This record gives sequence, structure tokens and C-alpha cells, in this order.
Amino acid sequence: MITNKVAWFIVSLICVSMTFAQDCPILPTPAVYQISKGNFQLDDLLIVDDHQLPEYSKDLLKLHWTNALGKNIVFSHNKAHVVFKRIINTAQDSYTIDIEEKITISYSTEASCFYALQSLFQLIEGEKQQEYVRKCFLSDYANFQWRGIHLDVSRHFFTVEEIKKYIDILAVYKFNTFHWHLTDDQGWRIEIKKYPRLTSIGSIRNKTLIGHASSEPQQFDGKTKGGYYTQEEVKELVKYAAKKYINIVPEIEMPGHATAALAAYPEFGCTQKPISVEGTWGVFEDVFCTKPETLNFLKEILDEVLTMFPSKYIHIGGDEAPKTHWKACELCQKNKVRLGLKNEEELQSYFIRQMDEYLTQKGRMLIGWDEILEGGISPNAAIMSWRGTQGGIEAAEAQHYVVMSPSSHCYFDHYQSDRATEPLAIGGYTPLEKVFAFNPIPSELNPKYHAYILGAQANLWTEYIATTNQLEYMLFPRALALSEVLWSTKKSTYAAFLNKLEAFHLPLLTKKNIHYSKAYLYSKMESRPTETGVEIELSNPSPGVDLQLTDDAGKVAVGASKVSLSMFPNDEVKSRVYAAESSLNGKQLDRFELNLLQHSTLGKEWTIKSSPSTFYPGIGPATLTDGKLGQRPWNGKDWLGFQQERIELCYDFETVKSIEELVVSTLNAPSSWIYLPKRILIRYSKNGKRWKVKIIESPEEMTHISIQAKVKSIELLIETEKDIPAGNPGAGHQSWLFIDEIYFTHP
Ligand code: TNX
Repeated sequence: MITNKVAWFIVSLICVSMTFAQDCPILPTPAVYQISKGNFQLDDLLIVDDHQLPEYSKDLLKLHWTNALGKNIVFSHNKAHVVFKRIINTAQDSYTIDIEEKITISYSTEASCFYALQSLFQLIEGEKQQEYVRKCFLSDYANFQWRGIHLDVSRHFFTVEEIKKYIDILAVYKFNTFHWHLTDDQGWRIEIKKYPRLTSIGSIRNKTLIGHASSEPQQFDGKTKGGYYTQEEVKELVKYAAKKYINIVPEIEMPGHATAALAAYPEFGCTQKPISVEGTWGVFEDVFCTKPETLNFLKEILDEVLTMFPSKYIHIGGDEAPKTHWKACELCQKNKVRLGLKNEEELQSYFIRQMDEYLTQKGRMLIGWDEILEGGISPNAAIMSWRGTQGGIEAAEAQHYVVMSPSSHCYFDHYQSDRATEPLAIGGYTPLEKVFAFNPIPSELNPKYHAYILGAQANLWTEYIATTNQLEYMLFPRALALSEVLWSTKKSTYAAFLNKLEAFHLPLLTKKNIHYSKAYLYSKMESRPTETGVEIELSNPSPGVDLQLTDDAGKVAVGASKVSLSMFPNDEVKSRVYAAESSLNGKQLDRFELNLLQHSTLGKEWTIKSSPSTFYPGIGPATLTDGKLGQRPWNGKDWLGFQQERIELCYDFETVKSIEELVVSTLNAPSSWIYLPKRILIRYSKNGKRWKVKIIESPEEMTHISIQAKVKSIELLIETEKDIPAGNPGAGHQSWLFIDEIYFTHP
């Protein structure tokens, strides 16, 4: 975080009490914004004193003034409307804009001059007619120094032009880091002169999965797909981004996600068997071998990478590397013994350390995914924490730099609503509000380590994203919420943020021909337990929206903000349909349906003896009896998630009941580490004295368990897959169990 603020800045902060932040159209929200009386007229000709105007800012100003605003601009020291002043001894990325009789922009670094212009353009954009700008004083600086967005170009390739458009829009929102994920199992995308087969073979795959990786059997399109960037193109992009003060951090994955490289050069794997570039998504066992020849090969690749990227940080991946081949490889095992290492995790640590030493020697710094903590973190490495924030906390406490990118808040390949109309995604649920609420500094981290958190970044993995339209849809408006998190020291409320989006920024994106999602505006339908059953509530907080909720028996509820209907338990299991409609001024905004299950324990509560994870709490125990089945692919809602070996639940009927079947609904999504139970043990009793036991081995997603007895109490012990099997995402870790509903049928 930037800390050196001097008196000049404190003075401007004091003005904060006098600001009218709600009127400020700028995103991310500036630290200080104070309106004065009157407007500054924007004539057809703008005279700009370029005396202290840095070159890239001058280019930007010229381009914006002529192209976006359609006005003329000249540079002259006489009678200038706009002047620039470089000031020293202020916070690193700080600037002020003073709009009175003329516009004075003061800035600390060249980048901050560029940011000042972005803010000025947004002020102009915020006016109805772009003929004037309100007089004001604005003072601003960055909260975090790593403000990143990532893009995976291996799973799907994006052209240089498409990436330029991506960079353009990131610059508008004051991001300064573009993490370019260039290599993975499905394609090697960067030219390496010494190893030409990396691109001639490694960039091409001959089939791509259709649909979700969890579908069985998997189907493929049988089409050849490829694409890579020449070194010239890479250099051009690096320069292009630098002119917008965006640093490109390249990622060259090792030791895992290496299939494409090993398809080109099998001799650098352990088995040396010929393999093909992957056409499906997941974690694969063909990883780089730990032998010296392979380490040398990777160092030679890095040599060329360093000539293209001036970035201090170089990302070497390090995630999801199965150790299966290392365990069977004679050379790796010899290495392990020679180095006195205990296990394969330490061998991975050795591998990363070699790269760390190499990069450090060249004056760079290694950054890797949080798996590189396993087996011991390398001395100079920085950590990108993706499996939650725990890895980041551990690294910061060990005084290593950290970039936070937990999948819970920063994975923009996850769903942003629970509607079936969303484009197919990998899974997970990361709505706009959650991104907005993210804080890169975990509350449990001791303040003395806060300075190690460089910032955060959103990741855009493209297994399920093949077009720029969809890419933009996944990115916006979530990226704008993240810009607020990363830049702003005066973050607005969520409601004020939404107002700014609607009024200024979504129209701006449209103008720039950028797609975005409006999922945050959708009405929500939730079912919640009541004394007598469940209440189905339809809600939409947007002002003026009329709601109508109808059930399949023709019952209707109408109103604004929130309407509800009730559903009661019934011994007959039945699927019921609820239809929701919302409209604004008589015009339909939205219509959707929800199927709910009516059953005998609807709205009743199971006692859960093992706590669900705080990441996937659903709506508490009532999740299991709310009549709502979870979505597939899963989107994080409507499920109770557990990450433990044994889960115990019990239920007591008020009186003895005849039961035909018990139905347990769970999720199978191995690509997200979520597994079906290994076994379910059921105990039930009529009187609490004599118990009958049933064991179900390898249950399915929807398991019907025949009971055929009179029952008062029933207990479930669910056993999970302790170690995720080798070759799968999360191999070796405790699997997750997700349950959405449990119910009974009666004779
Ligand atoms: C995990 S995040 C991965 C990627 C996938 C992503 C999908 C990380 C370090 N590894 O290989 O694309 O999940 O969300």
C-alpha cells in the first residue's frame, strides 16, 4: 500500500467533509471531490500548455479530444485552458484536478498524470451535454499498488487486437497490471526461438470439449484450433500497455499444466511418451520432470521471455501439479535422495527454488500460485493466493509479498447470477455485490504484515469462454467493482456504486462497444423456512419495479420491492412451479420460473452435528429442506458445503411416521473438488431404543434409500472421499461434499 502522504495531501483530505461524493461520476471513486459554483465551458478549441505534460498523456489527450469528443486541440504556452504541474513529495500515484477559470492538473508520477486525465474524461462524460464541465476540486491516490486483471489465452486464444481492446478499457479504470497466462495444457501461445516446436506443435490442438467437463461421456468438436503470439507481437503489446501504464506479467506454467509443451518436447517429461495437446479441461499428470535437462530447457525459455517482458515479476505458475510421474520416475527419485528431500512436495519446492534463483540472479522476482508454499516457500518468491486467502496470509506472515486472488471473490469465470440463461461457466458464484465487498487485506492478518499485501487481481480463465463478447460479459461490470476495491480510499456504498454504473459507466461501455452483464439487476427468488412451511419471496430493490409472483395453483402476489407466497409440507412429494415477473412502468423487465419440491419436511430443521464451511453456508440447515434444488453446473448458492471426512446429521419426527424412502441429493463436480459421498450410513428408530442400520456404498447424485418402516428418529453419517484421487483438480486434498436437499416419501 502507498503510505508516504505529505501535508499537501492531508490538506486536500480535510476537504473531504465538504464533498458531494454522490454527484461524482468517476469510478473508481476519488478520495476528494468538491464542487464549486459554475461551469468550465469546453470550446471547440482547447489550448493546452504541454510544458509539463508527459508524452503518453499528451497522446491520450489528443486522441480523446479529437476522436471521442470531436473537438480541436492545440498545444501552446499562451492563454492555455489546461496546465500541468509535476509535484514531488506526494503519494506515489496521486494527482489533483482543479477546475476554475482554467484546468490545473498536478501529478506526482507520469502514471498519475494519465490517471488524472482518465478522471477528467469521466467528469466530462458525466455531463449531459459534453460542452462544459462543472467547476470542482479533485484529489486522488491509489490504495493498492497491484491492481490486476488476468487473462488465460491458452484454453481459448485471443488476438493481439482483442487484447489491445482489453488493455484499453482496463486503463480507463486505473488498473496497472495485466497478467497474461500464456501456456497451459491446451496450447502454448508464445514464440520461443530456441524451441520452435513449442508453437508449431504446442499451439495447436485437434479437438475441443463441447459442453461442461463434468458431462459424461465427454464430447468433442473434432476441429483444429491454434494461435500464438510472435515475439514481435509480444513486444508491441508490452509497449502498447506501457503507454497506458499497464505492466504485463507473463505466466509460463511449470511444473504442471505442461501438456502442450510436452507434446512438442516429450523428452522433458518423465515418461518421454508422445502425447497430444489437450482438448479437455482439468488437471493432467504429464508434468515437467525435475532432471537438469528440463530445468535448463525452462531457464532457456525464461531467457527469451525476459527479453520480451521488462516486468519485475515473472509468473511461473506452480499450481495443480500431480506428482504421480515424479513418484515413478527414476531420475526424480534419485534427485530426491541426492538432495535429501522428504517427499515430492519438497521436490516441487526444489524445482521452484531453481527458477527463483535464476530469476533473482537476472534481477527479476518470481511469483507463483499458492501451491508453491507446499514443501517450503522459496526465499524471494511472491505468492498469488487463489485457493482462498489462507495461502496469502501464511506468505505475508513469512514476510513474502502477496497478491490476493481468492476464487471466492476474484474468479470472473464463475457465474454472476443463478439464472439458467447464463452462458455455460465452470461453476462457482461470484455476483457483483460479492466482488464489491471484497477486501484484499484479510481481517485476521496482523497489521504488521499488511504492507506485504500488494493488492489483488481478478482471474479470467477461458475454458468456457471462446469469444470476446462473452469475455466482456464475464468481466463487466465486475471489473468496475474491483477497481473500486483496489484504487479507491473513499469507496462508495454499493447503492451509490450501482447508481454510477447505471447513470454513467454502462452507457460508457456501450459507447465503447463493450458487452456487460445486467445480472445484478435480476429479481431474486428465495425460499425460507417459516413456522408452518416455507415462504417463497420474490424481491428486487430497484426503485419503481413492480413484481408479480404466481404459483401453479393460480395464487398471485403483487407489489413492489418484495412479494411472497407460502408453501406447506405435504406427504405427497410434488414439484411446484413459481413464476416471477417484474416490470417498470408497465414494461416487462424480467420473467423467470422456479421449480420447488414440496415434501413432508419442508421448512423443518435437520440437526447438523458437523459444521458446514463458512464459504458455503447456504441459508443454514434450512438449505436442506427449503424445497430448492441447487443449480448444475453449481453456482455456490443453494448448497451446504462441507470439507471434512465425516458429516453427521439427524432428524426427529414429531410423531412416529411411516416412511417409504429417504432421498439425499448431493453434487458431483470433480473439476471444483466436489465429490459424491463415498458411503452413507443410516440409522433409524421408532422408539430411540432399537435402531436399524443401512449402508449405501457409492451413492449417486440423487440417492433413493428404501426404508419401509415406521420411524421417529433418523441419523445419517456421510463419509466423503478423503484424498481427491491423483490426476484430478485438488488431488491429495480433502474433497468437498455439497448437499442441497433431503426429504422423505411416504406410503
Ligand atoms: C484453477 S487458478 C486453475 C486453472 C483453471 C481455473 C478455473 C489456478 C491457479 N489454476 O488452471 O483454469 O481453476 O477456474
